[in-house]
Amino acid sequence: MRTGKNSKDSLKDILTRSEKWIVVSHVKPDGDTLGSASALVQIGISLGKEVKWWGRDPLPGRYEFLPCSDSYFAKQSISELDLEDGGLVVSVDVSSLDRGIDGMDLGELAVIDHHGDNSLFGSVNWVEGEASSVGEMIYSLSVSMGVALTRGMAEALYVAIITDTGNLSFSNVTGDTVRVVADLIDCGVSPPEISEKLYHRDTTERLRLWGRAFERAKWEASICYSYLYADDFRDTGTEHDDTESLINSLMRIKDTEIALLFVEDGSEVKVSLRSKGRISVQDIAHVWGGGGHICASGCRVEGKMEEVILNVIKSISPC
Ligand SMILES: [Mn+2]
Repeated sequence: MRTGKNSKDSLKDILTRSEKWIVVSHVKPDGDTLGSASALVQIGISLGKEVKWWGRDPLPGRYEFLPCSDSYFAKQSISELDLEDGGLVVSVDVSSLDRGIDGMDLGELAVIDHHGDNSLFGSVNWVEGEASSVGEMIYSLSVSMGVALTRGMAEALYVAIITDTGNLSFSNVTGDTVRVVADLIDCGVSPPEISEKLYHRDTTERLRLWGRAFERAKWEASICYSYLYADDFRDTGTEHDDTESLINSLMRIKDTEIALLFVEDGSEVKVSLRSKGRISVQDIAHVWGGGGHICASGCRVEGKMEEVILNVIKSISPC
């Protein structure tokens, strides 16, 4: 692993120097990694760069409205051949090498991220653990690179910021976050239009899946959790991706400090964790080999649903 220093200026320099960018979004892509990448791709094009946009998993349908999403390519690994004419790989919102694409560190790798537990695995790194979203960081990058924001760039950044801040409601929101959003709206973003595209296009199948999770929700000592089996996805005709943001709804019960969603995935259980901030779910995720933020983290645990639930809940120290 190469541990480079953490610097916005070096990141800006390497982006300016490189004529070919390969922008990489993280596995199971969310609004921040996709919105930030979409904006960065547009910024690259406006600077005359040759830009590609890759990620390991397919781009979820509800993000297809993002500018340049038609250039997104799902790719398992990067080979020497992909880099032979000198592309710079730029990972956005990717907290560790295994959440990107295999081989993305073969050549020069620029890391832009806001996960506090990022190990600075790039040759050049810009990691701000306090930033609300990578979207907010890309906004400030565009300002320092002298790029005039187009409506398309602003829309992509808006999506990144509002999806990673629970519509500007999480503890990662600062006055600066809101000022950035204000500027994006001034650049032509229409909040109701984006909200319609992001949140008002659920399927009845998805609601039925969420219904199963709500029905099973358990609440004890400020911890709320629920779980979904592989059969639940089969029965309702849904995909794993249909659970995105379901975890946030488990925080709705009064006096909840932590919410957990357990999703069966082969021989493992995928665990999503959320916290109001008093307890670090990042610490809990670390115990199980995962990571993320203090208020939002995830991990994967080998084993049967019942034992995983029992063991993970047991590993949470009481508040
Ligand atoms: Mn993010």
